[in-house]
Amino acid sequence: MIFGERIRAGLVGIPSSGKTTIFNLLTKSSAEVAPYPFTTKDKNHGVMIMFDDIVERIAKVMKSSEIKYPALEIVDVAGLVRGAHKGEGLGNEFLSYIRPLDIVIYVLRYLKSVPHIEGADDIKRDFETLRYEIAMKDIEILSRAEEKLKKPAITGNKEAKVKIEIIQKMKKAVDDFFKYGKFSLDLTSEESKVDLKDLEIICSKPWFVILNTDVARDRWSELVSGISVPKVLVCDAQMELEFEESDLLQEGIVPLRHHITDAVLSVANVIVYYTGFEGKELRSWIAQSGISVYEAAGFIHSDIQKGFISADVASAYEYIKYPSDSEAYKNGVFRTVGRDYKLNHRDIVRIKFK
Ligand SMILES: Nc1nc2c(ncn2[C@@H]2O[C@H](COP(=O)(O)OP(=O)(O)O)[C@@H](O)[C@H]2O)c(=O)[nH]1
Ligand SMILES: [Mg+2]
Repeated sequence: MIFGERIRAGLVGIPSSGKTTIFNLLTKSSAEVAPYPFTTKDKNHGVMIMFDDIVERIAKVMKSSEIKYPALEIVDVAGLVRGAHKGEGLGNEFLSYIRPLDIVIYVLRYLKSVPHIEGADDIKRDFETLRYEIAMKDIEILSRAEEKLKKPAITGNKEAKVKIEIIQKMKKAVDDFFKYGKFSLDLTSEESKVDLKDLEIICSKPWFVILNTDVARDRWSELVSGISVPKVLVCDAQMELEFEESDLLQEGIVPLRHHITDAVLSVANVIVYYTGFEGKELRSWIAQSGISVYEAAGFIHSDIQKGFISADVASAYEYIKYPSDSEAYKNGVFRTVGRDYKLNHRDIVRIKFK
C-alpha cells in the first residue's frame, strides 16, 4: 500500500546510461557525473517534487496560503554490468538499496557521444542484461529464504511449507520477468495470507523504462520501436539539465519530471487527492487507488479517523470552474459522503470529525 507524501523509486541501468544525470535533472542537485563508468560507487538519494498541472488552479480558487506537494524519492545506484551477480563490476550488492523501494525505473541508453561499456549501443541487449542480473539477484534471495525454511517444513511447520510453495511460484515469475518482461504471481487464498515481507524482490515491483539518448527527436520513435515494454519515456537528460522547465515548455518540450510523475502514478496505480480549507494550506497526497475516505483520514491524523463523521468531497476538475470556494459550495460541487466512499483521482476532501 502506498500512502501519503512520498513514493520511492530506484534508478537501475548499466554504467554510463545517464542515471546520475537523470537523478540530477529530477532532483536538481549536483551529484558527481563523469564520462567514465562507476562514478557512483555508493548511492545518491534525493527528492523530486511531483508535477501537478491543476494544483495551482485549485490554490487560486481556495486562496490557499501555501501548497504542499507529494515527492518522488529517488535512489541512484552504481551501474549494473553483465556478470554482476558473479561479482563483475561492483557486483550487485548495491541492489539491496533498490529492494525496499516502491518502483523501479530501468534506464536504457542510446548515446552517440558517450562510450558504451560493451563497445556499441544496443538497447534490447542492455535491457536483457539488466533483467538477467536483477533476476539472478532475486533468485539468490529467494533460494536463501527457501533454504532456511526447509528444516521447519520437514519437521511439520505448516507455514514453512506454504511459504516454500510461494517461493517456487515466485521463482517461476522471476524467470518469466527475465524472459518476457512480465512478472505475475497467482497465489491461492491461503498463500495470500502469508506475510511475504522478508521475500521482497526487485522483479515484482511496478516498473517503467527511461530511454536516455542524444540523437535527434525525430528518431525517438524509431529507437523505442526496438523494445517492447508497457511504458517507456524517451529523454535527452543532459540537454534538459541545461534548461529550466519553463524554457523547455516554451520550446514545446514536456519536461521529464512531468512524464515521470504520470508514469509513476500509472504503473504504481496511485491517485492524487487534496485536503485544505479556504485561506489555509493546500496539501496534495498520494494513495493507492481504491483507498476509502476513512483510510485516508487515518493517514492524515489518527484523531481525524477516530472521530470521523463524514466528508465533503469535490472533484478538483469541477471545483476549479468556480471563482471562489463559497461559489463552488453554493453550486453544489461538494457532496457529503460516508466512510466507505472510495476516493477518486484528484478529489478534494474535507473531513468532518468529532
Ligand atoms: N549528450 C548526452 N550525454 C549524456 C546524456 N546522459 C548522460 N550523458 C553523459 O554520459 C556520461 C555518463 O552519465 P552519468 O549520468 O554519469 O551515467 P551513469 O553512470 O548511468 O550514472 C556523462 O558524461 C554524461 O554527461 C544525454 O542525455 N545526452
Ligand atoms: Mg552514476
